[in-house]
Amino acid sequence: MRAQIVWLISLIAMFSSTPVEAVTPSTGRTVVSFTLKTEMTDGHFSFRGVGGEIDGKVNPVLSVKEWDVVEVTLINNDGVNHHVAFPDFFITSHEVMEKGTKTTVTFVPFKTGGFIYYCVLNKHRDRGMEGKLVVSTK
Ligand SMILES: [Cu+2]
Repeated sequence: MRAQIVWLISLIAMFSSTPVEAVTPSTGRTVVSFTLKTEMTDGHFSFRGVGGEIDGKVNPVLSVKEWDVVEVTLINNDGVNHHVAFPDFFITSHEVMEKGTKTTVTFVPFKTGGFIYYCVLNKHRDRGMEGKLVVSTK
């Protein structure tokens, strides 16, 4: 019993001190990575997929499974300040301001359904910067 309590406390300490970005395949979870780059065309903003099934697609649908580890990297490709947010999962990335800079968010979708991701800086969402995240059952 005492050993179990010590184990539990160390487990809690481990998780409370570990940032989300440190989640690795050692947890037994699948890591799914996406890369998006920002684009501005005629005053409209968008995310464009880079690599994999979303390559070249504008505001691509990101399809994942519940409880997977999802990594989304955002690359600034237009020199305008952007971020990417997944509000249903309480995730907002750092902002990328200069062309060529990038940032990555990591999260675990804990519910299934259709959700959105967007950039709300300077009303970019209203100007087209929004896509869909689809989370299906494991
Ligand atoms: Cu933006």
